[in-house]
Amino acid sequence: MDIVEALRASDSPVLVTHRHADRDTLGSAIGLRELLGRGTICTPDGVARPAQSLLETFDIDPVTRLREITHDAVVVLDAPSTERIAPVDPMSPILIDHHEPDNLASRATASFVDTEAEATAELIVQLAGAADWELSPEAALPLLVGLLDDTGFMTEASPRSVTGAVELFGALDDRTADLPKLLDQSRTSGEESARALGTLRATGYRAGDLFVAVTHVGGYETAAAHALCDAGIDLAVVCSDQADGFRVTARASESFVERRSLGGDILPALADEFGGNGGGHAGAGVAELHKASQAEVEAFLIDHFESELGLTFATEV
Ligand SMILES: [Mn+2]
Repeated sequence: MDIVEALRASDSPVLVTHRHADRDTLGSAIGLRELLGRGTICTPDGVARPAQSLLETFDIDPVTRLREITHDAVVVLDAPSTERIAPVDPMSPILIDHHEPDNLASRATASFVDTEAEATAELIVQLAGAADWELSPEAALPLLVGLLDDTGFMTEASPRSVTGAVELFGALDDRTADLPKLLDQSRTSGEESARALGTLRATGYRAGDLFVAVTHVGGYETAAAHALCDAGIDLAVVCSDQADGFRVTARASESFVERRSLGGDILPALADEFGGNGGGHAGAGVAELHKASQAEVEAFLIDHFESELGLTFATEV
């Protein structure tokens, strides 16, 4: 693979995670650094709480800006667009990702993008195989944490993810003892509030066998979206006001994804309509809009589904 050559050619790579780094992006960066035996980790907007124990376990103090360090290559992990890694803005990155391609794909000098992969960590395991890099326990541990997190602890795993997980478990050796603290799933009070408030405030629609809910919270949007999905909603749309615009966080069920992709279709359509950027995976993604309101987003989505999918939505649910 060209990407293996590009990685081998770099003496001082910087490994860039997406904003608000989760376990997959950070686990992939740490795992790749262990495999390469070199590299500096850059988290442009810090690290989300569930991923912070990875920093402690591996004693990593990431930089947040590229100018803080000398480097000869920029490797972007688990992010398709410059918006997702802002303010980092590399001209010719090496890209490893499993989201729907966006503007980083066209800039990349070498890339390994596979939207069928359940996690970027899964792609790093494949790279290690192609490059014949040994999966040490220190490389396997963060990659397994990323893979388990992005697959909902294997509940959404493909056969290929399962194969990757088996390989990683096999390579863990005595680092197995570190897994429980790295995979802590307890919720903060903020997440608990967002789950409850997001559910209480939701407006529901139904079209045939599809249930759609739109709600708003002040933060922890993902927790609110998961609460709605746990209740059987096919498309959960969570709105939140941001200092510089309006964020739409969405999660969709399998039966919704069979008809439309959030990251490939719905969220880019919102960005086209209201200005901004939208993308992600088929079943999960975010749109950062310049200016919009919940009522406008709701009206646009219902109209979009009715014209694109031929569905008629009713608020009587
Ligand atoms: Mn990911």
